[in-house]
Parts: sequence; structure tokens; C-alpha cells
Amino acid sequence: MITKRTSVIVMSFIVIAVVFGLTFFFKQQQQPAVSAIAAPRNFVVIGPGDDAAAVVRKAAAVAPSAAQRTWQEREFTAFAHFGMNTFTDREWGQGTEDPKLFNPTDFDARQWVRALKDGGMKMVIVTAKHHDGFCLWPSALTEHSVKSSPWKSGKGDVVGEVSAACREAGLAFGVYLSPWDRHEPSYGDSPRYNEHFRGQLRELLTNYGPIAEVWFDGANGEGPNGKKQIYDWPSYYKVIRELQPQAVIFGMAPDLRWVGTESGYGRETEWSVVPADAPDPASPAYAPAFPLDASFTPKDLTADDLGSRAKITAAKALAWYPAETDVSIRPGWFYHAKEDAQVKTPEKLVDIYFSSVGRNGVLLLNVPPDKRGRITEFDAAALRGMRAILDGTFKMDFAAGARVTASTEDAAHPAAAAVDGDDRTYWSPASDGGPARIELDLGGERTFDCAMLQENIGVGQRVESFRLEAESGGTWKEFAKGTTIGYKRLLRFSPVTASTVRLTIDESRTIPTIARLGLFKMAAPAVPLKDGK
Ligand code: FUL
Repeated sequence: MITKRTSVIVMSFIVIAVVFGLTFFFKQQQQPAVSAIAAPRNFVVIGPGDDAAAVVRKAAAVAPSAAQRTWQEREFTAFAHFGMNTFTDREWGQGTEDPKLFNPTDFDARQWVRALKDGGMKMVIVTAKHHDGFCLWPSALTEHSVKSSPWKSGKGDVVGEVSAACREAGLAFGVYLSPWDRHEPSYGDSPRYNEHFRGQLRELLTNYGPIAEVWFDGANGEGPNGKKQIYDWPSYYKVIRELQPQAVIFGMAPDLRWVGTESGYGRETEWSVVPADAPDPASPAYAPAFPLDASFTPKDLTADDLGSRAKITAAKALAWYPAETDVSIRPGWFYHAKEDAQVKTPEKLVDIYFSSVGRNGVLLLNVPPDKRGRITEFDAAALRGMRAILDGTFKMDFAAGARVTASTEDAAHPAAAAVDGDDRTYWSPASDGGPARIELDLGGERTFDCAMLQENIGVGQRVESFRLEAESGGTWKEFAKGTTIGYKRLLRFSPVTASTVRLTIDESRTIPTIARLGLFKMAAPAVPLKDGK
């Protein structure tokens, strides 16, 4: 006979079995087959069967990784060159400097971060170690660091204080770690120094919270007795990918490229998709999540044209490899009192902003703290002046909420999305081919001398040429034009007064996507500085 207790036990078993079975079933459903896991979309291999049209289609579909997109959306970031050179008044130290020279009298990381944040910057990258080898954190791997200095009786930690101040203020934090080390005795003894360098990376990437960017310069001077140090780059990347997978690596790495000049001025035509080395899955260093790391080789990136159709059709692979534009607010990278009168003016900084952020790049502006360990009022005032002009310019968008009509529009991506103030929504024509156009009714006459255009880079960079026209007395007059747009394009022109404006995209690699069309009145003279002067 089945007792009530037995039936309860049997029922419980059945329920447990069903729950287990269903959980397993759903787990199986959720788990994509290995082949279905999407490959990173920030590169593509070009095959022998790809004709020119296929290469262009492939290029148009290469998109940033999540980390690259986050970095791009920061737009304006800070570099802080600070270290032994600040105290010796040099740009490159020799590695023989006495640590006792490092002694800021009034160090205040919060003051740095306040000045930089007031300037509108979203991240601070600090020179944790420059070429002279002096470490701004108490590394366990060398005595040549803050711990041997009189500052805070050897108990100070610049990296720790700056990272904490950034966290507190909601800014991202990054580190510059020079592979070239003129102090470290193992430099030039390649395997030994590579281990030392990985160890320093581990310290920085373990002890200071989230690291948004690691900055690798390629300088590779001679070691003791003329020995040549061979950097093991893939092994450095591996440490970063393991400890801070959300970080982007600049320079000697496949995430972010140097724009090619230290002037602050990017290219008029700036493609984020450029030729790359094809990934090599057979390489022992190959990692599926970061397939370009194992085969990355540095290239000359100073040419005018990096990503035109001619360049990409000749490539073996293409990568999303966007431009970072680094420049110093002063003539040098480190602080020198004699340069106090040479801090760039707010107008010059605005010109740089338009020519870097406004040319599909991220601006990395260096603001070097002085011997006190503070950003001087010369630099802070210039940053505030720059910010006031930018805020004054961008506070009022005459295109916001305009009535928009389009040549054609994809039902899911209507023309109105270009003026809705949301960068993640976008207008997209219904089909490929032929010029695509949107027309804006501004709801009355407006006067403007600045335009902002943005593509939705989440699906790739596509626009190759565009123009802006305004209607006056029944005729259309062009007031601005350009080639690439990318994440952001800013244009300045003589003031235009009109109530109807149109954007025409004449050439695009595939269906274009426009996330933003804005029209503004500059809060400073609109005319770009002549030759950047
Ligand atoms: C260069 C270095 O040699 C300079 O001193 C500076 O740090 C600059 C940003 O990178 O390659």
C-alpha cells in the first residue's frame, strides 16, 4: 500500500527531476554551439576570392570592440607627464638620477583631477614609469621608485593617489609604462627584462582598480654594454588581457593607433578601419578573444592615407584601429617653469579639439603637473577657457527636434533619429546606392557656423563624402563638405542664416548610418586658426 508519506516523497522526486531536466534543457538551449560564438567584429580577413567590391563591403562591417567604443565615446582624455624629469627639468632622464631628487612639496592628486575634469576630460593617464625608469609607485621589483625618495618619507604612491582621485571623481584611469628603461640593470638581457616588465605590469594592473588604457611607446634604446632589448609584446598583452580585459592598449598594440603626429591635428580623412596583419591561429600566442595580439607588428602610421579604398583592397586583413591624438598643452611633455608663458591658449586648444575629436579621433591632451605636484593655474585657466568656448558652442543645437524628411528611410531607423539627441539611434536609408539625403526644417531662420555629424560606429564606418547645403530664395547653396565622418566630425564655416538645411551623402561604403546632425553657433571666432597658429 502506498502511504501518504511515500506519495509525497515520490512526488517530490518527480518535481526535482522535472526541474533538473528543464534547467538542463534550457542551459543547452542558451549555450551556443562553439561555431555559433561570434568572432570579434573588429577585424576581418581578406581572402584571395574577395574582389574590390567584396573588400569594401567587408570593411564597412568592421566595428569597434566594446572597449574601443567606450574609449571613443570618452572623446577627450588627459595625459599627465610627471616624474623624475619634473625635478631635473629634462624631457628624457638618464636613469642615473638620485631618487632623493623626487620631492613634490604640495602634491595633490585631487587638484589634478579637478582641473582636468573642469576641462572636460574623461580619463587621466599617468606616466607610472618614463624612460628613466623611476617608478611613481612603490614597485617591489626595483628600488628606483618613490619609496627611495624623501616624499612622504618613502611612503607615497602617485599611482595610488591619482587612481583614487579619478575613481572618486568618476574619471577613468590609465597608465603609461615605458618599456625602454634606462635604469633597470636587466634591460637588454631580453628574457630577464621581459619578466621584470610583466611583473611591473602585474603590479599596476592588480593594485589600482580598473585600468581603462595602457599606453605603450615603442622607444627601444640601447641597454648596458650596447645590448639590444627584444620586447616580448604578445606576452605583455597577455598580462593585460588577463588582469584588465576591458582595457585598451595604445601604440605598440592592435587596439589604438597613434594618429601620426604630436601636433594635435588629425587627418581630414580619418578611417578607423585600416589594413592589419592577418591573425595566425597557429601561433602559440594566439587567443581567440584577442586574435590580433599574436601577430601584431608596428607600422609607419604617419602617411596621409591609411584607409582609402586603394589601401584596403591591397590588404590581407582589416582591423578597427582608431586614431588617438596626443599633444601637450606646453611645448614639452614634462613641466618646465620656463614654459609657463607658452601654455596653449583656449582658442588654440579649441582648434585642436575640432581637429582631433572633430576628425574622428580621441584627444589625449598632456597637462604636466609642476614640482609642487600640482597643475599650475596657467594650465588650469587655459583648460577652463577652452571648456567655456566648447560649452558655449554646444549648449544650443539648432537642429535638435527639427522636422526631417529623407530621400528614403529604413522603417526601424527614421530620419528623425539624426536629430533626437541620442547618439545610439540613427537614420539609415532604406537601401544602398545613390546619394542619400535628409532635409531639416529648423522651424524658422537660424544663424550657425558649426556642424556636428556622427555615424553609428556600432555597425562600422561607412561615409566617404558628404555635403551640407542651406536653402535661400529657392536655391541650395553648399556651406560645408567633407570626406569621412566616423564617430564624430566637426566643421566650422562662415555664418549661415537659413531655415532649411540638407545633408547629402554622395559616397558611402554601404548603407550609411547617421546618429547625429547638429548645427551650432561658435562661442569664439569660427574660423580655424591659420596653420594651427
Ligand atoms: C614619446 C616619449 O619619448 C615622450 O617623452 C613622451 O612620453 C611621448 C608621449 O611619447 O615617445
